[in-house]
Amino acid sequence: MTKTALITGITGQDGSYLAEFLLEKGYEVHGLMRRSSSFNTGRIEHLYLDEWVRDMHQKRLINLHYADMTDSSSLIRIIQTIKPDEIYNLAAQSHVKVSFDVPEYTAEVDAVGTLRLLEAVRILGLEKKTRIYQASTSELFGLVQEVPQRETTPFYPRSPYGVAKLYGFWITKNYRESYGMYAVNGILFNHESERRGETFVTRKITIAAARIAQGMQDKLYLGNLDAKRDWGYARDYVECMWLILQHPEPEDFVIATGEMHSVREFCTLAFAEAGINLRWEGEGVNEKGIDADTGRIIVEVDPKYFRPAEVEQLLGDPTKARTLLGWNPTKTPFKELVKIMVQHDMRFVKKLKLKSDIDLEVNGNK
Ligand code: NDP
Ligand code: GDR
Repeated sequence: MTKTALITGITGQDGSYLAEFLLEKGYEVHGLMRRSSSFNTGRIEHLYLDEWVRDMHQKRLINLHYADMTDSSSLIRIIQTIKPDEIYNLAAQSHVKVSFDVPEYTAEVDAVGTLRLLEAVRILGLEKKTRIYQASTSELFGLVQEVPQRETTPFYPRSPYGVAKLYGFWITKNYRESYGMYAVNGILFNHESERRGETFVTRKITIAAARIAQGMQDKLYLGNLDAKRDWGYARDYVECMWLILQHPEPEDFVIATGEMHSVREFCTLAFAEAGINLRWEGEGVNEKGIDADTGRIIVEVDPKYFRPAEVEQLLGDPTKARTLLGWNPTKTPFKELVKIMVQHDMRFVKKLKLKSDIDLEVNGNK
């Protein structure tokens, strides 16, 4: 029998990959999207067509519904209509630094939004039918209490985002324990891709490396180069979200590669992939990444990217996921991830440049 899934945050990085994955598995896929003044469906356009085109193509595609994590009525209405077998709650104000600027909104979406979703399922009497995946995060560990971090490591979030997600984690667990719901947390460490938002550090670096290598940009300004993360590939991680929901018992899982690298290391590798060999000189805010061949300064530190409280390092232990779910944490090794992103962005920035050149020409501004 065809299973039905609802993905909140379907327009985001993970939502787009998960939608593809579930369609492949034969699911009927529904996605919740919020209203935006400009198009926010760039990552899922290939999965969505108007109904008349869909009939022509006879292809299995996603169904989109307007809703918002801050609006209970919209969540209840959609869940009532779809009666999903599985809900993947990926919607979030997901930027850690931005959460310091919009802390209340971040709590509304990431914390109370999760509660709204759980309540919607309960109000509709679907608590024995619908399985719920909550997108929890390594940011829960924040100021790390143990290395590597595993399912039993104590939490110590360091941002309004982390604190909001802490509520999301516990309310998911609480509904599981209180009402016997199949509601679980995937505690995912950073995962990146060619679809990663452009203000997260990895994508910011790969786009800049591609632009600088092709003479479209002079310099890249970054914040804390010493920050270390356990970076995986988003495409591999969405499989794990699904595996977690197929596990016979509702349990929480850490998903990570078990390898940690600094922002500086990511930068060095990305620029090398784009054909620029960086060497590093200086310390702290005066540190610079220099083109070893030409002596040109390519990377500088701008303190405006520092956070009021930083998470210095995160390293996950994926043993439980590997053992119980049979998931392979190192399917896409770190170097391969950087390569995929840079190679994509070398083509991507060229296409953008071509488009902006054409726009300028058409507008007569050139
Ligand atoms: P993105 O920022 O790429 O996507 C977030 C999604 O949430 C987008 O679809 C966005 O819509 C949607 N959204 C934001 N606010 C609302 C709202 N008020 N109502 C409805 N939808 C909303 O995040 P990722 O795909 O990277 O991450 C997915 C989830 O996993 C998030 O919850 C994130 O916090 C969590 N996570 C991510 C990790 C990572 O490394 N990527 C690691 C651990 C956890 P729009 O497109 O309109 O902005
Ligand atoms: P993170 O990702 O905060 O881990 O949250 P991000 O890529 O934003 O930062 C990673 C580390 O890099 C440092 N950094 C910079 N970060 C950004 N964005 N821009 C910079 O210029 C820069 N320079 C250095 C940061 O200080 C930080 O230490 C991501 C999000 O996807 C969350 O939603 C998710 O929960 C966690 O990963 C796991």
